[in-house]
Amino acid sequence: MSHQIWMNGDLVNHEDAKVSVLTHALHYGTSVFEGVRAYETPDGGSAVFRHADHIDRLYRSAALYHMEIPFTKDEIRQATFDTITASGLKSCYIRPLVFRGAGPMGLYPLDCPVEVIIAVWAWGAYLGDEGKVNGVRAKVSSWRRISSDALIPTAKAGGQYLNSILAKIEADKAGYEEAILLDSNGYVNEGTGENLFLVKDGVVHTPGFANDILEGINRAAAIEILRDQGYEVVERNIARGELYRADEIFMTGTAAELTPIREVDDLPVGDGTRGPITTEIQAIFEDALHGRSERYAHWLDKVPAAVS
Ligand code: PPE
Repeated sequence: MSHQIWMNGDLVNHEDAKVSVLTHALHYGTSVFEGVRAYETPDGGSAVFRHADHIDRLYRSAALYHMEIPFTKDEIRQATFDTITASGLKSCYIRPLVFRGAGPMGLYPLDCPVEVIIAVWAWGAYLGDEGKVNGVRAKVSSWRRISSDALIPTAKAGGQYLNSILAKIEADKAGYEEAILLDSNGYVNEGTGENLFLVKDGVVHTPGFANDILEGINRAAAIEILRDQGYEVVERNIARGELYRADEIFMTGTAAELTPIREVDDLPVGDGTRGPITTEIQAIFEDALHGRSERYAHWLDKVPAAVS
């Protein structure tokens, strides 16, 4: 994690990317962020997956919390390229973070400066490479997902993640790899950092926006791939009990990529192994991520070759 950080317009060494302990975001969670990935491509270069979608969501999240990002989207895109190039990494996780810096204390944040950093690091599959093949064990959380009557589930905001963190700790302490949160009405919502899909009798079901999901970019990619492969994808309310009679369940997210769930609440999903539709879609998705797919080549934003 010692790569250079882009901070408010400049690349600086990791140890020089400093903030005040009175940073507003540190006290109140007033930040928004993205999780993005770049992958090495077969030509030896590197490309950012669905870059524009991530940048758009970052600006949307910021606007929802009344933060004006003091850079254009194009500047953020270029800054991301510069940070990747400086790191020397071909495949990396990219974390743009927009936060309220040090300024007047108290809950009124609008007089605090809006600061931006972009960090990159090498990050393997979040739920493990083995998990991507054999699936992971999940537990329905006792914590409900934040709802839109208290916060803004479609925003990717720092403070909102205390909800995911409680669910993650609970699942981990109970011996599971991931939590599945229900929404405030008791319908299936998503993982702590992934959207959820369920396959039953050849049809794919996933919670919709009325279930207070985060509008996942990999969720959109998976839906497009599924439909391109001829599968019906239904966005609807899903009861907890449906998790126990599903043929297959998988999750999508930038960090987790596409990961099967092999057990929910100690009950096997289907036969307890990665199912056929999950396997098929995961392979196409992996090809798309790694620049091996003609069909989805437009999802990749190539990192310009370094000028030496
Ligand atoms: N739901 C939540 C709550 C979420 O945080 C993510 C991404 C998703 C769904 C999937 O969204 P997308 O990446 O656009 O397909 N979670 C990010 C943070 C994970 C972390 O551990 O940090 C991510 O995957 O980068």
